[in-house]
Amino acid sequence: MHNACHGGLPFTLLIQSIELREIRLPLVHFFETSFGRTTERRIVLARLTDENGVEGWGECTAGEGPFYSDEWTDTAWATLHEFLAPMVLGQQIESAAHVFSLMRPVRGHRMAKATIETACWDLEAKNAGVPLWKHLDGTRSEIACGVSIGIQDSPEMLLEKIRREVDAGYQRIKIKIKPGWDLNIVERVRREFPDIRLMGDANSAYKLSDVPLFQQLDQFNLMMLEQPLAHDDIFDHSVLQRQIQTPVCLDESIHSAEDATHALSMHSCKIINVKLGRVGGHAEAKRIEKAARNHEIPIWCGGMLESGIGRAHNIAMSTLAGFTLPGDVSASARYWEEDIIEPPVRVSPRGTITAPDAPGIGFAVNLQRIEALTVRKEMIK
Ligand code: OSB
Ligand code: MG
Repeated sequence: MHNACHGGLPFTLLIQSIELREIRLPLVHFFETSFGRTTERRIVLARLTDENGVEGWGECTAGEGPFYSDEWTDTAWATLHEFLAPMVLGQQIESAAHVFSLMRPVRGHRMAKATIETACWDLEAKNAGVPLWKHLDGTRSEIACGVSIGIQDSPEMLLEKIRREVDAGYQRIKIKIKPGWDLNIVERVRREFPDIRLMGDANSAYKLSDVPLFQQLDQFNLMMLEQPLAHDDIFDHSVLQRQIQTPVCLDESIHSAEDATHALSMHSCKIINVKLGRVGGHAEAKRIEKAARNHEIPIWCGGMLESGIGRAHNIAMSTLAGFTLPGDVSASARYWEEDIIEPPVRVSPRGTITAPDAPGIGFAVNLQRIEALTVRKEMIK
């Protein structure tokens, strides 16, 4: 039934089974943002199989609680299991590019949707025998890498961490900021590292009344300031952007190409962080990339403390032409004692990752390792 035709349209995707797993994966170092500290990830993985037994893998980027977004591990699991998997299973689907619209009856839950959607792209690329990044129309085989460094127990710890990452070759350093860990910290980092590409991510910790603080931050030549205001705001960010020099970058506020277009039309930001989970998968990420190119604004790939499968999808997405700034896509070893893919993601001394040549995500999934980390598993047919 491969390449079956219906009404003249070729169908190339028929998902026969979806295996959901939850794995627990401890971080080598806690990761702290303005909304809390993570020490161990609870990650939902999806393994899709087509009628020929070809597999595609996706990773859900939802966090352990509804703090970064309203989705979290258990809502993603339930939504995937009860609604999304049944919508996709056994359907003649034209291509991976059509999977997101197939799930349209479910509102929101984009991270859950992206789990299946990205797996479909992996599967489709494997069927075509091409690396996912080429299948997505990526244009570069090497991507630029930055790191995101969480809030630390002391400024000295932060400086030490930055030193390590700069020495490793990373092209841009992002630090997390929050009230009480902002001006003072940025000033110290700048004194120690006057020339590095540096940015701050507030994860919505501030209000419009904090404009004077951001005006003071202007003197430190930050590459950008990520999501300073409310997680669901576009308007207030435009009011802020008018009053500061530092480019605002939106993360939490952007869920679709429409959101991106609205934000860019309102001059709410000058840069966008694109995350596969937050936007619902590769198809929507591609639409955002196109909108950003039309507006001539740079974008970059954000991270959600992904294991190797999500990381591999991030690498593939980052090869698209519009992703001109270093992303939060860094080496597996910064997060995990041992990753669930082989080889682990490695970063060159010039702070780059080479997109793999093998079909699909291009990394081998270590099933034995995944099995050992699995705390629940459900096969949906
Ligand atoms: O806001 O970019 C963010 C991690 C979890 C939730 C939100 C964010 C982050 C990061 C980490 O900054 C990026 C990474 O290294 O994966
Ligand atoms: Mg962010």
